[in-house]
Amino acid sequence: MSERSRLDAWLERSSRSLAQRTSRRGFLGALGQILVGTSLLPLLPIDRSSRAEAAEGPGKGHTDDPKSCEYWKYCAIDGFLCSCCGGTSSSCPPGTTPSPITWIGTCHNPADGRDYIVSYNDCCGKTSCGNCWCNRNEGEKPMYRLSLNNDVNWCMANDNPNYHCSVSVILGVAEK
Ligand code: ABN
Repeated sequence: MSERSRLDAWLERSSRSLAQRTSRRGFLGALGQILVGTSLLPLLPIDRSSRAEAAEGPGKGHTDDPKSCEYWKYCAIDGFLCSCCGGTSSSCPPGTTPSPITWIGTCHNPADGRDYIVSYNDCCGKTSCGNCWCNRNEGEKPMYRLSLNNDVNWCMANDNPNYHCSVSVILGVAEK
């Protein structure tokens, strides 16, 4: 027997045996289940959070580190971070005094999904700290809106106008 007729014979035997073991209705039912199952696969819930994070760039707004320029409260800061200068993100280092006049920003907190009004005060009375310079300008306006511009030494009204570093103080939740 040639190679070809042996293959034909084997295929015939297999098909007959399969036909004896299954009914047409059963076969169609199984085929239907497979088709429906595969068409529903794209509807299954998929965790896409890692993709969203990747789209936003590494760590953007997603750091809990107040010494990092990416920290959410610093969205409109321009200066040396007081948290790197012996103070905290919201309090001036010892020996310096917060400026009574400030500039204001609105920052989105990814931890709770809310927007906050943030006051950026300069800490005055010592020479520049020199650590952790951070310049972010979300929502910054030109100089004609002075309180919304961050390129100003706000220590100018202090007794000692030397600029040391900047803090960010939450004033409240921004109304939508
Ligand atoms: N508001 C921070 C700052 C101080 C001096 C110069 C530019 C910006």
